[in-house]
Amino acid sequence: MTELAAVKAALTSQAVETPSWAYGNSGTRFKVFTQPGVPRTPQEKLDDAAKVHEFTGAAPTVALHIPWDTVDDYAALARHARDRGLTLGAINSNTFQDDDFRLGSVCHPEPAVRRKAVDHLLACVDIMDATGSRDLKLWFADGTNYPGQDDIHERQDRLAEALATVYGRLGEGQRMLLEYKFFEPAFYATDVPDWGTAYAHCLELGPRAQVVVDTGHHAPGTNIEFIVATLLRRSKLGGFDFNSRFYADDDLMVGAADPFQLFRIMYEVVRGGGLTDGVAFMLDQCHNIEAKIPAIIRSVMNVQEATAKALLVDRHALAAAQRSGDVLEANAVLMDAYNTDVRPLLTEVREEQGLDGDPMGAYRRSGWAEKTAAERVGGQQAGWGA
Ligand code: LRH
Ligand code: MN
Ligand code: MN
Repeated sequence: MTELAAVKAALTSQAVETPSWAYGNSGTRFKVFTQPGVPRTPQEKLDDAAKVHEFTGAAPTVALHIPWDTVDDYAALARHARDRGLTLGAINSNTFQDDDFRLGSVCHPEPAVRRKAVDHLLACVDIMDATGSRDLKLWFADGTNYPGQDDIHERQDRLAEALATVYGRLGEGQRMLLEYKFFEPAFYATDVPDWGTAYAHCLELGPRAQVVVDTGHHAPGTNIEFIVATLLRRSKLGGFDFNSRFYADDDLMVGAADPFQLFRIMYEVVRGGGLTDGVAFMLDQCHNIEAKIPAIIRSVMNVQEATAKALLVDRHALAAAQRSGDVLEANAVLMDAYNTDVRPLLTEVREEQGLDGDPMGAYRRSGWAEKTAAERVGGQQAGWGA
């Protein structure tokens, strides 16, 4: 295979998972804005996700959030997805919207509350069995607001115990992905604040427990690509929740705030073998003011552009410059790839797949936005900010 053919093959096989909640109405803590044509049911969210896949050819799986996507029959929901060329992706647990979880869920001081949280996580694994999902994605809002509020050390023990119970319940081929976030909603001490804590728990659990890097979950200035490289080295990178941020956990379109950072992350992914290693490229975004489906299409394209640039890095030239200590040349090799306009290449890749080279335009021309705006009245809220 020529080098260009290998780059094209890698781009063709990359899949980006879109989140069901990105199709619903969302907002900030101040206001949820409703938009015309927004899905009213989990099934309609899948109908929209199918459009993203139809025009990008690169978004074949959809993540669910439980209970936001509660249905009576999950196998039937999986069939609904399959009928539209999709499969169901990660099942995201939710132990952060119940009054009982005021002091935490799996880290709560009371055993009965911890049991309730674990029961929810086990129910999520039951759903995975029904949907055929591979990944259980865990993010905990657990933490404390004030020094002394609870015992930090013991909370880690409670967390470890809960994780071990759920890990033991995983079926063949299922994984547990643990997501960290350095603050919010707890402001003093979050129980899974960083990759190190997540990594330590995953290491203790075993090979099917891996870390999720949500790009919006770091302090400003954090070198996320370093974290990616470190986790990949130890086969502990389970996936990404891609989005971008200017200030906090902004959940804006991936690659919008800092495309260079996304490129640097994707370079480490390529370098570390993450493109072929089962790493899940998920989006975790909200489109509060912009049209949702085109925003998700744009996000998939942004991931593809960063990946294409990362694949174009001349690895031989880079290694030679690095080995000879040529700092400027090494940096120039990386920047050459970053500064390449990869849009014509991606247009070609799409056309070779029988797709329209311009997914945004193709979606606009499809009339789906007008059709859903006319047919759907009373769109569903994404789940939070209610
Ligand atoms: C937490 C988070 C986590 C949740 C999602 C809705 O901030 O990133 O992944 O499941 O947002
Ligand atoms: Mn996330
Ligand atoms: Mn988040």
